[in-house]
Amino acid sequence: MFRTKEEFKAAFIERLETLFGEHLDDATLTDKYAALSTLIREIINKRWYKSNMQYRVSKDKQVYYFSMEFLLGRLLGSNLFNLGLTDLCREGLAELGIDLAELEAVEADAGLGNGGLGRLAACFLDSMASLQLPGHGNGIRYRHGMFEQKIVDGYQMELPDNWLRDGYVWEMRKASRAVTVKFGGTVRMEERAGRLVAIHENYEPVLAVPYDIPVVGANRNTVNTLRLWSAETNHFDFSSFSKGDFLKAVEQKYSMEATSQILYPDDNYPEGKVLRLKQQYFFVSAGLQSIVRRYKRTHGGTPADLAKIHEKIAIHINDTHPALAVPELMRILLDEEGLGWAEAWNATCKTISYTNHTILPEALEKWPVELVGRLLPRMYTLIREINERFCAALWEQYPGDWDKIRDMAIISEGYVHMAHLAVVGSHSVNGVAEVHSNILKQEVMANFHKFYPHRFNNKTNGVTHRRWLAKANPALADLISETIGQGWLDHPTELANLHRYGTDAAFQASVKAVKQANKERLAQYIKAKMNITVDTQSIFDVHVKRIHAYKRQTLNALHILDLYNRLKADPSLDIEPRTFIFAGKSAAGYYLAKRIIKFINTLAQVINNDPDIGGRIKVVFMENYSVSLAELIIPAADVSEQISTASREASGTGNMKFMMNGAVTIGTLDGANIEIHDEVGDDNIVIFGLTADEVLNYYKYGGYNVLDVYNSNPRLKQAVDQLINGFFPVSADEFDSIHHSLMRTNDEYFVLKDFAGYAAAQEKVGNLYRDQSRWQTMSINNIAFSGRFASDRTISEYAIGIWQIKPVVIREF
Ligand code: 26W
Repeated sequence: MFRTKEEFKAAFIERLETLFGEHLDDATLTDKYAALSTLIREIINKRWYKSNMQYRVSKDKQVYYFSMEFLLGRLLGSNLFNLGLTDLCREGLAELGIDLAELEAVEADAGLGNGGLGRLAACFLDSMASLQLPGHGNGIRYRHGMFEQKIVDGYQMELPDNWLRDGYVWEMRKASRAVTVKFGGTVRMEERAGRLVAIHENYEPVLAVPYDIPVVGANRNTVNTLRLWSAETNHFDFSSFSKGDFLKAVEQKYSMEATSQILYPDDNYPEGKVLRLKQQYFFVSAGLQSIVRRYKRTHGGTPADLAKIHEKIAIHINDTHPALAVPELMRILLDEEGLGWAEAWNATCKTISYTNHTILPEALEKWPVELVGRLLPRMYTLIREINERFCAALWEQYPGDWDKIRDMAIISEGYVHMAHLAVVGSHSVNGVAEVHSNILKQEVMANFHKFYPHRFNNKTNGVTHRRWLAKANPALADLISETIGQGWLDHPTELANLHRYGTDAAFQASVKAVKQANKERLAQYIKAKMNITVDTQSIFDVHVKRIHAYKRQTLNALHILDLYNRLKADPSLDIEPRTFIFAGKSAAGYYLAKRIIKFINTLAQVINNDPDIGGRIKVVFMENYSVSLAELIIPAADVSEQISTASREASGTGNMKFMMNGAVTIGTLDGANIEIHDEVGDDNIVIFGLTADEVLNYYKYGGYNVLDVYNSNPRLKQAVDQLINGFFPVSADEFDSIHHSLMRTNDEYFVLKDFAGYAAAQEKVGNLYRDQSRWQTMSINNIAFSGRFASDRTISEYAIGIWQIKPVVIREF
């Protein structure tokens, strides 16, 4: 361990010598990254060991966050920050002629997630450790994370991600803790000693090997664990091999190991593939087996001990992807630990809690009964039993009401409904923003809410202000600390003290200067990567997130097209110059989303190269959106686009990151935008469009006709027509699918309906920006009121309200 800059420099140089036999002058960037990160990992390892010891001795209740995705991004910078070592290392390295930022950039993003759900899990891990809560992650170590997106001729191409190519310094393989997960085969019930026991035979065993990643808490000694499972096998078919059938021998090995090879790149749209179901059971079963094993070591292994497992263990399932935790915990308690059904069921429900992250009907997971029965025969018999008992309870409550029972059953119409399984088998169900939780209670899960009124609650999302403000925007963080002190780092609601500087001219100038520098940095990146020159005096208007119809990138693009048309028709139109920045990935098989990407890129090509426009507006689609790219883009944004169809975006978390960095939101009253609006007030946000109630009423009762809007708004009509009338230099049918989704399916996401409101809101944004003092006040107020959206607040609410866990102080050493 080093305590001073000099000690650090000496340790760093020595590390280069011992790792690579190299002198500083000859070391590559990669070598220097390895030297620094291994030094830091040693510091972490000591604390990690202490934390684990303390958890074992103190026997405090632990929470395990089960998630199919953890979108971590890079860890060197955040680990340094949380250890309080950033300045010391930066300065020490600088004295050796090394730029810390360059070393950080060597690390591959751990892109083990699609978007909001995966990044939320990563923010939660950071908050749990920073609040000294004993909370750990459980997930999958995908060999290939989220694909790398290339834009070729305006189209998205997917390249495999290879984040493990150079090894991964933050993980520790724990071969001795491997467990076996069983797939396929048959199950028969046999009576043994007066008990019916399930015997699982002829299954395919897959070895689950854990790789542990330390999760470092800020400014404290807590280091928690993210355990990611990798499918491996010791099995090698030597009989085929020795008969000369090499391929068969290798094929079998690969098919077993395939389970953890790839992250499914689907967001809000499930692919009903057997491999995905296999992944779900794989990490759930492995995680539960290791948790129960540990529980027995610490708290005793008799059936009576296990019947109280919920007193020491909480398991949270991130959406329904880990919902097999319900039958799997039942299996372990019944088949392996010998509990009776009633005790096992009581313990299971009290252990498990569930968060719903989406109400898009097509995103609700259901698996064909036949598939579950074949791949997971024991799970299937248990799910059937759970379903039968649940339906019997429904019958008690609603005798004869078959419609209701069918509607609520876990198994119906040939499918296992995972959300129903999750609700029935847990003690808490939460949504991720007020409006979303209310829609769950009143609409999507109304019957369940009536049956289990106390189970439902809300936990509005948050993001870690350490990564998204302190680390991503160090200049702003320094300015804040100089102005209101450093308390906000531990207590983000103290950011509210900035409110009184909202109209302070000197502070406004400083905030503006920071934003300007961030814009210059982003502009340089855009120039270097895409060879596009953007005007750093223009408004940076940013729309970055997954590409999805409900997120309405199309609305933004149609408005840009309309603005372009107006500038062409009237070159003297007095508008504030703007740079429209987009980024985001489409699911590989989502045809419409891929065309939306092409549409935006085509717009960029037309507008950016039109001399009549003279650079007053520009469009940039940045490729390969990722956590690291977000850290570059968000601090540079003036305007944050949060324009989903009301009721469809469960919460959004990008909205919070932008706000923290002083961007002003243009948005609908959807998800957490509503709560952002509540915090900052009408004057500091620009709201437009239908409300969630209005949208839901249209869905229920009809009454919207897209043609009425189309025919009554000539500007809008022109833009929509341009999609298919040969205006763009692309093949005639290129944007048919977009046009079709608007005009032929009655505009399911109300793009045309909200267009006029959006255009007016955009005009308002432009006018507000002209009054720079006013704009800076808005920007400062957004930062000031962002404290509520720190994930520390969210996690405290989960800890108290759902998990019932308390902080554990790890002793100083
Ligand atoms: C099975 C296919 C699939 C894959 C991912 C279905 C659903 C998902 C996720 C639940 C989608 C998702 O990421 N939802 C987002 O969760 C965020 C964190 O709570 C919210 O902020 C976003 O509004 C929500 O879209």
